[in-house]
Amino acid sequence: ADITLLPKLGMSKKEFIADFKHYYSHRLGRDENCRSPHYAYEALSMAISDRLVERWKNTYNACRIQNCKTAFYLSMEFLMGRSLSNAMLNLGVNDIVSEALYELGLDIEELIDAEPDAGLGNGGLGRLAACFIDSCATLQLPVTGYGLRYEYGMFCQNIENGEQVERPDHWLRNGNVWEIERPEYTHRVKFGGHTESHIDELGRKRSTWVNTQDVLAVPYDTPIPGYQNGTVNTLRLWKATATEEFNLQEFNAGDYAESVAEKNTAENITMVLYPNDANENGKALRLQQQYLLASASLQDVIANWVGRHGNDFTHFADKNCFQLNDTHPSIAVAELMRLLVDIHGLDWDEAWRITRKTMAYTNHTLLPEALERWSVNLMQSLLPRLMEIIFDINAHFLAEVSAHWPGDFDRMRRMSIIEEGHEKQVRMAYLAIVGSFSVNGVAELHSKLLQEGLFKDFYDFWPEKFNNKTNGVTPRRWLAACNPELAELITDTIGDGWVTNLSELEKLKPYADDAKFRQKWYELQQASKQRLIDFNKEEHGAELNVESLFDVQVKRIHEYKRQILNVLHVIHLYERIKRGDTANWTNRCVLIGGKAAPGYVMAKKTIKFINNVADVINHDPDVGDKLKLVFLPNYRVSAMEKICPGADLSEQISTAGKEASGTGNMKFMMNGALTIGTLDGANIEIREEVGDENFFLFGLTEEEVEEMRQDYNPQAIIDEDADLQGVMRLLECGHFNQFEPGIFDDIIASIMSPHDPWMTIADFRSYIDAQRSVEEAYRDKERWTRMSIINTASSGKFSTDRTISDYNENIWKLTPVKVDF
Ligand code: DL6
Repeated sequence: ADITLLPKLGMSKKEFIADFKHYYSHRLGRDENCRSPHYAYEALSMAISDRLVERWKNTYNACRIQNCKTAFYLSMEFLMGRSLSNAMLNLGVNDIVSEALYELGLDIEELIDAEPDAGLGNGGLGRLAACFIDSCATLQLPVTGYGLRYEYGMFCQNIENGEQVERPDHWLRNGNVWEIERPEYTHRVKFGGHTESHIDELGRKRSTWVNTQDVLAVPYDTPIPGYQNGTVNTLRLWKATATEEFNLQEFNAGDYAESVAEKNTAENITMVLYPNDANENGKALRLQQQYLLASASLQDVIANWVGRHGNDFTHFADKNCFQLNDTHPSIAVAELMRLLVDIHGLDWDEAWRITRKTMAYTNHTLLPEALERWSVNLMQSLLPRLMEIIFDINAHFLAEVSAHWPGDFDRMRRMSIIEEGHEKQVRMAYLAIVGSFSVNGVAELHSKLLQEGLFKDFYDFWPEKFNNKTNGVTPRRWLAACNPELAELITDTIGDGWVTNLSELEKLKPYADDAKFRQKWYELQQASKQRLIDFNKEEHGAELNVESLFDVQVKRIHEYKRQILNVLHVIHLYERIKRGDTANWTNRCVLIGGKAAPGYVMAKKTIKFINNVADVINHDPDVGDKLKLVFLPNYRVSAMEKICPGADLSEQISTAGKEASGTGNMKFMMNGALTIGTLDGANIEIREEVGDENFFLFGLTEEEVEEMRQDYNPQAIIDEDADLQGVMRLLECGHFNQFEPGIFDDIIASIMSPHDPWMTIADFRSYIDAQRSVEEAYRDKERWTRMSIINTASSGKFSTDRTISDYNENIWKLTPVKVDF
């Protein structure tokens, strides 16, 4: 009998109710006395995931039978958020399930909110990976995500006395109904030990890596459903465990703690996500994480290959492609060489040819501190065989450079994968570039700056490797699911084709001139703002007025993102109110949210700064509804799903040239918010799409920033600007820290410094002026609503379906696989 044959599971209301009841009472053992919505969430999720399993197997088998080329997305972060609502939407069972639950006396929203976020990422890079795999499944592309199953995700943020306090996020505490453990695909990963060389039977010099302390990588698979198409792809996350559960001799001798020490050490590897967004970590544990991901994933792919083709790797590169999400997994270049040469006996040249045809690298930042580098010493002790291979790759590579530019030793030094100096370092980004056939940035400006700056030498050498892939977001989660009312209006107006072909939103443009349509649009935006107010009140208790302009900046806290510039504007408005300069006033609620890396002092101070300013303004009776400043604690994916539909204005105010792309900017635009922004990252392309008249532009360009840097003089700028003087006076007299003297001195000093890399003072004037234009536009409700509609209608380019199609056409070259369902 075919044991894999599954009966098709029903999609009727009756069958959902039966399955829900079965899981709730028989599997989870709950009854009507149980008050927690958590178990109802679990029972429903089990019923939903059951309905994915058959499609999941069909997808796997279809790919296998068709022997199709597959891409593997290697990422240290997958910021998935919640799964339930997404799975229901993609299965097409939203209505039926809501009705079924209604009949059971349950509220679907309450169940959805009971799911913990899978916060396995820091921000944009991790969320991009999650959007990508949604689009791959929707486009029916055979793509598997590989990552790590961190026991603790991104920390939870509390605010105490205005300061960030981190709490661990044990998101797996109650188990995870969406994953399936697959111990049968466990792989062994080596650490430590040393290498020994010998000559093999064909007379070739070989190295063996011996005396290692091994760790097991156990996979947990999560189904990734495409949008109503029968495809269910896989996200495979590795958990590290010890090779032995515990040491029986030690246990028997009564040494209980020692007996499990090895297990604990191994499990530490995937215990926590490093909460650093843009700074390097440099810790041995982080390198262990990166290597575990690379080694387990590559072994997995190769085991599959060998199972079908034996040790014949002739066509391996035609059938497999690895996309490296930033430099984090770039040790995969050396690991693939190790597996091919040491384990499968290939010649170096053949292995290198395969590696260079299968690896592709995406860079996500120009910030030098975020480009990973590892000390040679650390690498030698933790991964001695990998270090040898990297030295060999570098020697071959430098020979190529030298053949191309004979005698140009300075260039060789600049391009070397090994940085010489007091402590030798491995430049992981260079390893990725040398070992890949494709290198891309994530927005046009970013890709251009990579080619002209950071990676110029490599671009000069291999211009054909470099390309751009502008980021996107999935419109399923970021419009259809998070803003169902607006989605319904759009569908009623132009049909539902936009859900999988976002450029169809263009068809909304003529309706921007239709007064009735504008009225409906406006009413829905106001309703979303009200929901945001309610959410905010529930979570943090602040009272907001729905008639105010909702001005939102949510993202990681970082100096280059310039939350401080936003606060300077708030202080300026406050100062105007106090002066009585309020003719033609527009009421405004400024909402700021985001986490600071725990070790990033200035970012943490920025949070305190925002909260102190908020405290003064929100308690000043002269201010009232004219101005509010609110810090939204614990910003996360599920919070953004409530925040972005309720925003009027999206703040994208980074110093030009610093934000690689941004993706929050795209979510806001898609939901009808207008952008105030600099010419940075994908803002430039957003403005191109929406038109200058529907975008509030300000600030220096990237070139102007670099030029002004030469003789930047913030004091001279302040001396020329009365508004800025008003703001600085309040800051310097300690108006926002009356009982905490000096706490904001660092902030003041940093923006006043001629060496301020973020040039906050330089952009103040044009920011304030642009904010004035915002207010004027907002006072004209018809004009604002028209602009809002045009923003949504112009957001088609920013679907990850477009991004992924670009990756596929230029890099992966996969054929979509249709799946019966
Ligand atoms: O590409 C996704 C995302 C971009 O949208 C952001 O602009 C960029 O900052 C982020 N990069 C990272 C890497 N480290 N840093 N910084 O998170 O990637």
